[in-house]
Amino acid sequence: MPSLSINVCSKGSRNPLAHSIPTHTSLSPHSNTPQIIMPGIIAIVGRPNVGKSALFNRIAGRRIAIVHDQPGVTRDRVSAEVEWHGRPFTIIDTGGIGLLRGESSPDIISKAALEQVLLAIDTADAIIHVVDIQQGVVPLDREVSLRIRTSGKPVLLAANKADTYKAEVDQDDFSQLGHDQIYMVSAIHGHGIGDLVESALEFLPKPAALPPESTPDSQDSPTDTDAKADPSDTPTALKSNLLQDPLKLAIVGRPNVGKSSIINALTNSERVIVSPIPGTTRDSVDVPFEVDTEGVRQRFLLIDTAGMRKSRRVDDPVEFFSVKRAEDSILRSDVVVLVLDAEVGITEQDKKIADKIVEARKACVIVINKWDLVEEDVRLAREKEVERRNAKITHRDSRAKRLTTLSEFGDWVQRHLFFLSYAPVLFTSAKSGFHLDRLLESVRYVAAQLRQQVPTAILNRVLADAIEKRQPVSDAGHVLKFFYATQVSQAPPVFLLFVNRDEILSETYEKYLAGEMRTAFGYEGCPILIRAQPRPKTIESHRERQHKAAAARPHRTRVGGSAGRVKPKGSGRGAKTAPRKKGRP
Ligand SMILES: Nc1nc2c(ncn2[C@@H]2O[C@H](COP(=O)(O)OP(=O)(O)OP(=O)(O)O)[C@@H](O)[C@H]2O)c(=O)[nH]1
Ligand SMILES: [Mg+2]
Repeated sequence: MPSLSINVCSKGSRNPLAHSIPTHTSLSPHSNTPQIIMPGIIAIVGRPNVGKSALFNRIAGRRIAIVHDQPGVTRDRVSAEVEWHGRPFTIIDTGGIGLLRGESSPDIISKAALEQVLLAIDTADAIIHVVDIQQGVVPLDREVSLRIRTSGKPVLLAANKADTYKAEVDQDDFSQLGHDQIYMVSAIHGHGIGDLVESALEFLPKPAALPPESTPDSQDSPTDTDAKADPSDTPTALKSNLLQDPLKLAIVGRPNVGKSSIINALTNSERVIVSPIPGTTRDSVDVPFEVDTEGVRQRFLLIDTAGMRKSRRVDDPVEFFSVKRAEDSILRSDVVVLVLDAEVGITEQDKKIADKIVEARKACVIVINKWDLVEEDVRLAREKEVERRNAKITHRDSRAKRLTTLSEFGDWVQRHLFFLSYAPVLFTSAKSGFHLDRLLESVRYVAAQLRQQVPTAILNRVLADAIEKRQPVSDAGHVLKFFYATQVSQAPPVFLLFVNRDEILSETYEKYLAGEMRTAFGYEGCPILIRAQPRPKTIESHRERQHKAAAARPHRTRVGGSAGRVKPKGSGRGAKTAPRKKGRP
């Protein structure tokens, strides 16, 4: 953050996570060995622009990879978990191999993209080599073929764009690549895909060789391996966590803030491409990741996304699709990690991205990355501040007070992103690893908060108390009568409030209620959605119900006051304020 002399928000942090952040480095991400369970991997490889991404999307059955008529669009390894007739596997799309042997990469991104292809070949069980039937065999195809062959992996040759071409003629041409069989496919029209995938699946490890708990199928149909597996090998907690869906984290932010670097640091790998050039990441890249915490294994899906620039600056169609993919990643995530650059501070574009998170009603953790770049300045500022206090300088310093602690910085960030102030703020360095363990801890905590179900009785009591404390009045002078509230969903938490008139609940008042609910239930990092609804005729007010219940009960003396505490407060408040203020019965 450049502005170490910005005015400090004097209020204490409302963010318990920010308070709990120690000022020392406590990183151990490298001890979190990623253990990815893969039921077999097929990698799609080839020279640029032969239709690899289109084939990938066709096999995945979704538009995941960006397809554009321009070479070198794909850079990272884009992967998807796919099921083909009940058989799960991973399919990987790769950047095109555009260099002949001996040629050097023109730039660092092309070099890194080539390394990613080689890694994909390395991790695959089978490779689909894609060529373009309309162009025939070109020297680069032979180069790709050679590279793949040295890996010793099984290879299937897919001649793509076979939409209208006479197969027999071109088949001869492609046989020089040394394959007995050529799969004629059209990724765009979906021709020939089934044969190709089924043949590739033959080379994958059989599902029965996997641990029984790793595939849902294996639970239903026990196999020989299941029978032999010793259940004591796997703790119950581990099993149950593996069966749960992974926690999906979309890592979003402006270009170059360090999103990809955070993913690499967390997974202790070079899984995604990092470079100082803004706009390095294009596709949204899913990176499965597992961590053991005190014997419990937790699955995450880290989603790397393209940096989002101001929309009016985006005139390149590839960037347009990249940003669209990033926005879609926000929608499909459980928790969004919004990354900011500590050196740059909070920009208008950061606020716009934050706004998208709020609009999508997503849980969020804010990460101020590249903390290593400002750490020293902050330390010096703190030392000066301590000196100033020790020297008992009492006169008012005309300069703005300097931020010297993480807690103060956290407050400052929350103040500037006030509409996202429910999100905890963390300070990290992907470079040094500072607080990356805290990031996972916070995300886990936020996800747990997101899933909580508030008991209805307690919910009603908290809301009734809040309304009693601050009663809204409409422009026409109507007073709110609260009948009943219920939580209708989790993730995001939505609460339905039955009231006399829904128009009395203004946006400001809903924010007030959400704040009161946060104080009572936490919901750190989560949006709270309140929906007011006029009471349907079929719903009786608590007051009416209580009257009926009291009438039905045998008569007995009630202890004054205490009955008010145990019954839902909504009816108590309605009975107290409405008649007195409005003079109604
Ligand atoms: N000093 C420092 N540099 C960092 C840190 N994190 C990332 N960088 C550098 O910042 C540059 C951008 O990093 P990336 O991880 O590619 O950033 P990104 O947000 O994924 O960028 P795009 O994909 O272009 O949106 C690289 O040069 C990184 O080495 C950090 O914590 N500290
Ligand atoms: Mg990136």
